Amino acid sequence: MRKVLSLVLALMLALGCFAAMAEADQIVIGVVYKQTGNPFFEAAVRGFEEAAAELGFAIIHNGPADSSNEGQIQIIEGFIDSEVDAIAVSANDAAGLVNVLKKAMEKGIKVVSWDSAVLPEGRNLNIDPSVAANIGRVQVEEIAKQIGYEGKIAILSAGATMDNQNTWIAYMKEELAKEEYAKIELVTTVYGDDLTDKSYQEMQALIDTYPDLKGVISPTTVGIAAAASCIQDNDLTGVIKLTGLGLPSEMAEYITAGVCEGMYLWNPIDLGYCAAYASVGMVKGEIAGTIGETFEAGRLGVIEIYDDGAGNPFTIVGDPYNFTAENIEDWKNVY
Ligand code: RAM
Repeated sequence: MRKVLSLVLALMLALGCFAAMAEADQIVIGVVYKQTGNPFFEAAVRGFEEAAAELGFAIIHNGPADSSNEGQIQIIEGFIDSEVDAIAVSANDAAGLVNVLKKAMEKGIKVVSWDSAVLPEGRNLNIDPSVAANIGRVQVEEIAKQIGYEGKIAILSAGATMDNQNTWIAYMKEELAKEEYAKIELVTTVYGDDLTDKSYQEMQALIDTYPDLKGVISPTTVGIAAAASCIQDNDLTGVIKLTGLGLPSEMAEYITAGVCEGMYLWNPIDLGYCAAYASVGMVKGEIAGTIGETFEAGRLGVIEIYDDGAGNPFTIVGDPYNFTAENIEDWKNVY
């Protein structure tokens, strides 16, 4: 509420990012994502913008090109200097952002992590896309089905310090320990850092290192698209099965071509929209972000703030949805 138009314009120039036009006394939310050029985050920003149009606040958004913690710190420092009212961040490094976000909170800025959490001491509230245990479980069920419950699999993840992928992978391992998966061997987990080229190279290295690899789980929209293109380039469609978390717009061609028989994701537009409503609710003092509270999130209805099991507040937006050749045409133009 402290921000005036000139400040937002100065921010736009200084940070080279995009901002909605703000009027005096308008709430300004600084949105930080893992990296630029990722259509998943572009869809999430559409959700923030939709909420901004409904609630009349302004957003500024940016992310580093290289998925780095340092890049996110720099952007957040800029947002603090500009006295935004809230920072909504998907973190590249759950621990690495704590200091800078503590500084933000000390200055009265509300901090909401969404998509990929920061540690509890660095945030007021965390918005998860869905129940993490389910996200892990469905991907294991899918790859097991595709490879006939037998053979070597690998995980191609995003960044080694990214909380969302790490949490889902921990649940995948729990799931894989069950009796029905006894003949499946997880040979390795590799990291493409949510960069397309690095993810492609990691997939190529998996192909070269494990000639009898049967399947790959890639719980990142960047990783799964790069893996699909690599599998196709190696003429291994149907030989190495692929699942994970994919964006329909990026994966439709690979699903249609049979490179990926099935994958999951939630609605990234809704995720951004929900994070926006939570951020504004906190700025306005309508919610404190504590367990048991509820808030109105526009077309999503009433959202409840739960205990994450360790006494920290978090919310969830929706269930992971299964995309296959049957339904991908309906979704590829949505996000
Ligand atoms: C990538 C990012 C994001 C994750 C999705 C599934 O776009 O890693 O954080 O939620 O994949």
